[in-house]
Formats: sequence, C-alpha cells, structure tokens
Amino acid sequence: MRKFAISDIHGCNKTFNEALENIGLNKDDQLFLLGDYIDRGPDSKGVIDTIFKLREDGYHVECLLGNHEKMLLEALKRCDFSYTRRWLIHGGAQTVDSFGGLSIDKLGTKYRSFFSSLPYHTISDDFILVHAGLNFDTNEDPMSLDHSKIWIRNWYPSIDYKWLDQKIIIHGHTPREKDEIIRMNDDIEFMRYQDIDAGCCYRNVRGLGHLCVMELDSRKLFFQKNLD
Ligand SMILES: [Mn+2]
Repeated sequence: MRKFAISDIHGCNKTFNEALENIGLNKDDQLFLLGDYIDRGPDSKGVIDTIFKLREDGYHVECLLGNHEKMLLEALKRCDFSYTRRWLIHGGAQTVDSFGGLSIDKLGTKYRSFFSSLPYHTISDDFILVHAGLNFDTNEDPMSLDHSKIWIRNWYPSIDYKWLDQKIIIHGHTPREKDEIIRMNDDIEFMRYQDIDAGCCYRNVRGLGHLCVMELDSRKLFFQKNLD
C-alpha cells in the first residue's frame, strides 16, 4: 500500500485528475488530501465531485479541513454578509460560480455534510498530516490548537523537536516554488517537515502553478503542472 498526500487543489480539478492518473492511484493506496479543495481555481465543485467519485469507486481517500472550507462553513453559519463578502473576495466567488452561481446557502446536503465532517488533522504511522502546520509557540499541546492547524504560517523556527521526536509533519497552505519544495524534501529526515503546496492555482506566478503529490513512505515528490 502506497500513501500519498496532496494539498491546496483550489478548484483545479483537471490538474488533480491528471496527477492521480500519473501516479497510477489504485484501490490499495491511501490518499490524504490536506484541505483547500475549493476557491480561486475554476472548478471547486468538480474537485469535490472527484473526491465523491473516488470514494464511491472504492478508493481510500481521507480528507482534512483547510481554512477555505472553514471560511465556507462560517459563511453558511453566520449569515453575516461582511464575513461572506470577505470569503467571496478570497476565492469564494469562484466556488459559488462552480456550484451554478446559487447563493451559497442553497448548497446541497451532500456537500454541506462533506465540509462539516472534515477533521483538523490526521496521523498515519509517523506522519502528522495537517493543512497549515502546528503551533509550538504556547504552553499548550500543539495538537489541541485547531485554529492554528488551518491558518498558521512561519512556524518552523518554533518546532519543539523533543515533542516531535521521529514524527514528520506534512502540510500545505503556504505556497512555495517547486525548487524550494524539493530542497525541503532533501532535508526532510533532519528537519521533519514538508510543505507540499506548490501553488497550483497560481499558474501565472513564476515558480508556482504546480500540484505536488508526495508519496509518504519513499518521501518522493511528483509535480503536475496546472492544466486548468
Ligand atoms: Mn490554506
């Protein structure tokens, strides 16, 4: 069984499908998706439908919450137009479009229950999988700080290596150039973290515009250029 992780698909459904095709995902594999399926890219609904289809077909897909799904859930819950507006500006408008331009509170039950079921992290063997990272800057257990798990940036300098021990943190959320992700991968045994957000939806920004797939046990990375 191979284990793969992908993060920050951001509505790039064609790119997502091509990446799965290229790694030859099969039903014995485990696929971890680290959140931010929606917003910014052209086909957020398509990405969620791809996930549903994979599961229906018997693939093992475990999905985590990203800050963009959290914003959607908050927009649904709060009925506060200023909040909703902020989400729409941060890529939510493309998600609403992909669902047929309906007001977001018309979102079907199937999608609502998908978004509201997403956990903040998961653990598989020595891997901690999380959307953004872990907050080591307080006296609290980093695993208890859910808000940080989906929003935090620049947290590497605070890592408590005694706490982390042999575990490796796999995350997305902060887009990085492909070369930087590869350099990080070269040091992974020593540094014990890996960002896999290659900025898929930023196709016009130099160095970005790739969807990164990591095979966890071999630490191998695969990059799919944006096709959306
Ligand atoms: Mn994010």
